[in-house]
Parts: sequence; C-alpha cells; structure tokens
Amino acid sequence: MRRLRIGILDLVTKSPNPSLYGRIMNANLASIMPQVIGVWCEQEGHDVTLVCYTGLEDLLVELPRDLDVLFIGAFTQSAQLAYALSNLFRQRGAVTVLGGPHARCYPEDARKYFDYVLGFTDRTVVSEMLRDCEPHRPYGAHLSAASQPVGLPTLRERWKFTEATVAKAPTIKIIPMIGSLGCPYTCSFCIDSTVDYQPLGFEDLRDDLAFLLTKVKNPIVGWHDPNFGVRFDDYMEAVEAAVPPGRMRHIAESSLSLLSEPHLKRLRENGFQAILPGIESWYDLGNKSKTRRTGMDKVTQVADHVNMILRYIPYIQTNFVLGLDGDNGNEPFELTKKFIDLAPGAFPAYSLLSAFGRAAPMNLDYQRTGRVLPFPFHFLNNNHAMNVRPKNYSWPEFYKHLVDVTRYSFSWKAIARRIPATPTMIPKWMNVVRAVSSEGFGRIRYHETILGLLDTDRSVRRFMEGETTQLPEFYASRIRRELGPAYNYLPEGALEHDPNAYLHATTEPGLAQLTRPLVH
Ligand code: B12
Ligand code: SF4
Repeated sequence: MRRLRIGILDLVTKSPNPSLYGRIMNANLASIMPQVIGVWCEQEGHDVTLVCYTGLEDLLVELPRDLDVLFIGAFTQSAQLAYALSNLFRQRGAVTVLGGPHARCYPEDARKYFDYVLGFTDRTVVSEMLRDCEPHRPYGAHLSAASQPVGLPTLRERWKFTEATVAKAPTIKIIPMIGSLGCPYTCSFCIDSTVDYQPLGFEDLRDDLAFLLTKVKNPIVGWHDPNFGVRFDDYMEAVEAAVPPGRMRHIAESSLSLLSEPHLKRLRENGFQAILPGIESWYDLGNKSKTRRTGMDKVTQVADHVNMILRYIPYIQTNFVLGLDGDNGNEPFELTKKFIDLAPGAFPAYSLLSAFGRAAPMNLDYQRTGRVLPFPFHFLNNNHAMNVRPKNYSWPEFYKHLVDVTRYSFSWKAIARRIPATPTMIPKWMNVVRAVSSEGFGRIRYHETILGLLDTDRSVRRFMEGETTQLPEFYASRIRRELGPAYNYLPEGALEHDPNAYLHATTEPGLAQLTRPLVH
C-alpha cells in the first residue's frame, strides 16, 4: 500500500476567538483519540501531521495543502467547522474521515459531508479504512468496531503528539490520560449507559505514569475516564506503584457515590487536586449521585458531602443539568441557590438539557414526543442552546430562572465566598478567572440576551416553540461571525439537520439499512 500523507485535526473549539479562559485552557482539553489515530496511522506506515485546534491557529495554513487523508475529531459544537473543512480538503483532493462524539451521535448527518464516519474505532477499523481509502460520495461509509477498543497505544507511543499539544498551553499544562472505557451504571441520559465498563490494563497505566515522570517534572494528569475510579483500589495501586508521593497531581470526573471519606483520603495522598462530580438535579437522575433523597434533603446531603470533599481535594466542580422533566416551578432553582450558600467552595457548572442525537436512550423519548429542536450543531454545547423544549416551563419562565441562578452563582458575593472556601492558590485563582470569563459573566450576558429576544424577536420565539424551522437571524449571524473564514466553505444545507434522525432510523427499515454501520 502506498505511503499516505495524513492530517489529523483535533477540534477542541469551534471558532477562532477563544475567551481568556479558552486561551489558558483549550490546549488542556485536547482529546486522546486523535493522538491514538496518529500512532496507528504511523504504525501502518504513513506520514502524519496532527494539529490540535485551540482557536488561535490558522487552520488553512497549519494543515498541509496536499493531504491524501484528513481525519477530524469533533464534538457536535464543532460539526459545522468540521463540515466546512472537510469540504475544503475534499476540493483539494483529500479523502475525509470524521470521528469523535459528533460522529457517534449524528452519523446520518455526518455521512453527507465526510467520506468515512467512524463510530467505535479500533486499529482494525482504521487500517480497513486506510486500505479502502476512496471518496464515498454523496454518502460516506459508516464504519464501527463491534465494541470499544480493548487497548490503546501507551503514552510513550503517543508522546510526540501529546507533547506538541500541551506545549500550546501557556501556564497550566494538563496531560490527558485514560484508564477505562464505558461505565457499569446505566443513567439513561448518558452516552455510556449502554457501553460496558472495561479497564484498559493497570500495568500499562503504571508504565504510562512512570514514563510521564521522566518527561515532565511535576505533571498534572487529566483523566478522561467517563467515570474515574470504578475499580478504585486498582487505580490507586497503579498510581502508588509508579509515582513517589508529591510528584504528580490529578484531575478526574467521578460520581459522588465513589467519593467516600476513605477514598478521599487516598485520593489526597495520591495528589488528586480537582474532582468533577455530577449532581445533575435535585429531583431527577438521583441514580447518578446514588442518593434516594430529593429536594432540600438532597441539597443538605450533597452540600455536606461536597464540603467534606473540599477538606481533602482543593478544587471541586459540581455539574448540574437544568431543564429536566422532573423539575417544576421556582423550587429547583431556589434549591441550587441554597446549595451555593451551603457549599460556597464548589464551582457550579450548568448544562442545559441537550439531546445529542444517538447519544442516549432517553433521546428517543424526546424525539418521539416532538420536543427536539433543530438548533444548528454549532450551538449544541450544553450552553448556547437547549435543544429540548422543557416539559414544565415556558421558555421565558425557564430563561428567567436560568439568568437568576447564573447571576447568583457568579455574583461578586459568591465569587468572594469561593475564595476562602478553597484552600490553595491555583483553585482560588481558577475560580475567579472562570467566573469573570466566558463561563460566568459571559454566560450571564448570553442567557440575558436570549431572554430579551424571547420577548422582542418573534422569529426566535417561534423557532424555540417549534412553530417554524426557519433559523432566526440572531443565530445565523452568530455562526457566520464565529466560523470566520471557514464559513465560506460550508456546504449547502450544512446548517440544517434532521433532529429526529435517530428515531427515523429506528422506525423506518429502509433508513436503518442505510445508516447501519459496517461493523467488523
Ligand atoms: C472526558 C470528556 C471530556 C473532557 C475531555 C474532552 C476531550 N477532548 O476528549 C473534557 C472535560 C475537556 C470535556 C469537555 C467537553 N465535553 Co465532554 N466528555 C468527556 C467524556 C466523559 C468521555 C469522553 C472520552 O474521552 N471517552 C474515551 C474515548 C476513547 O472514547 P469515546 O469518546 O467513546 O471515543 C470513541 C469513538 O468516538 C472514537 N473517537 C473518539 N474521538 C475520535 C477522533 C477521531 C479522529 C476518530 C477517527 C475517532 C474518534 O474512538 C473512540 C474509541 O472507540 C464524555 C462522556 C462519555 N461518557 O463518553 C463527555 C462528552 C464527550 N462531552 C460532551 C460535551 C458536550 C462536552 C463539552 C461541550 C461540555 C462543555 N459545555 O464544556 C466540552 C467540549 C470540549 C471540546 N473539546 O469541544 C458530550 C459530547 C456530545 C456531543 N455530541 O458533542 C459527551 C458525550 C457527554 C454528554 N453530554 O453526553 N469532555
Ligand atoms: S455514572 Fe456517569 S458515566 Fe456512568 S452511566 Fe451514569 S452518567 Fe454515564
């Protein structure tokens, strides 16, 4: 097989103007899989250029013009950017391949703009794709492994890609690491609820950690495991065997149920500095935080738990989903404000209820009841649009509460209370930067704008009520502005998608046939 010139693009962001927080952090949010694909392509004998797009690079310059193949890893929020780039590189003669969350969630749509759309991706899928390597137009080939890969290349193998990406982070530098795929729990809103839990091998993990210490003095490791610490003792033993005390810091997403006091003690001893548990809601999704309580009972229980965590781990981000069907009236929002008062050290992160295509079984229910809106993918990042009409709120009611709780969470009073409630310098500083940047003040401004438009702009209100699919100018002009030069390469029709494609594929046999991946 001839030696191919392969480009790999990791789209960490969707537009060329990162916020202050984005400038500091984007390179730290890079994905592992594009680096993995880089290793596999080189092992197949090809030349690889990998670019992690943090919003500061000129993509039209950084990627070689004469690529044979371009892989793009994209979240749904970067789909339109990915579609535009695919179009440009196809015009230049490349075969294009999409992988990552967008490809897993919206394969029906992505096939219109890419030659290959990859679901679960292992080395066999990549080498089969490279052997075939043909333009597939007008519909790309949808390939998937039968399950998640049983192993991934080690950090040593992907180091040259990791190092180049982390070098882009100006101050804090986080090394991405993963020890498991899937999850044993079955929260119906989650992409991993149907993916079996599978550790990737604790011996490799130990080697990766030991290798990292030879490359970076006091590294910070960011764990990408969907639910870190399911096999808690195995993880801790791997860390303890490879890392002398005090030599490494860690950040992980973990469910509250795994964060018992004995576990927290061991996490502290092993240098865990930041933890991101999901609380989700005071009424819904209790299975994730493993609490049967609801309402104020749950608030006090979770606040006590979070305060206990802060005695061991200096930084905690608590994740909430707003707009769930279990929420009704003022109370859920008032309870969140109580939580902010009772656990002042936690940094709250709010996600608007979003149905990402095929991501979760629950999305079929939203689609069946006609509640999913065709917001362009560019806005689907849990913040810039909520693509499920709320069950128990009118839009103005919902946005009024959203603005109120966001203002409360990032008021000067809450920002000031967070400072003494977090024990060490970096967390104090991070919380202030995040609050005054796009995640706090920026969100308040954005949600206030939408609330205002719901009142003054009929086109926005009608679109959000599902009365029209005509995209309001507010959103259309925002995409034009945010995509910058890439907007000119957006293929025709690429701003629209069928929000019920998942449902249609399950109910229309012809369609199901067309979109079923070729599983090896
Ligand atoms: C770790 C994680 C993060 C980390 C690391 C992100 C990163 N760059 O990878 C952080 C905390 C930074 C993060 C941020 C965000 N995240 Co996140 N995150 C996850 C999480 C928990 C695990 C993903 C993971 O790495 N799995 C391990 C990998 C190996 O497996 P995989 O993702 O299934 O990938 C397989 C295939 O898709 C494929 N593949 C993956 N990437 C690529 C790339 C190429 C080129 C190819 C060919 C194949 C390929 O190969 C893998 C093996 O089969 C998932 C939830 C979950 N449980 O999956 C959410 C998830 C991916 N995140 C999500 C979201 C919405 C976000 C944010 C927008 C949240 C926010 N508002 O800030 C941001 C966006 C960041 C960005 N880069 O754009 C959504 C994505 C939905 C979507 N369709 O876009 C998910 C699914 C959670 C959810 N809400 O359901 N996230
Ligand atoms: S515990 Fe977390 S990762 Fe596991 S299924 Fe639930 S939400 Fe998904």
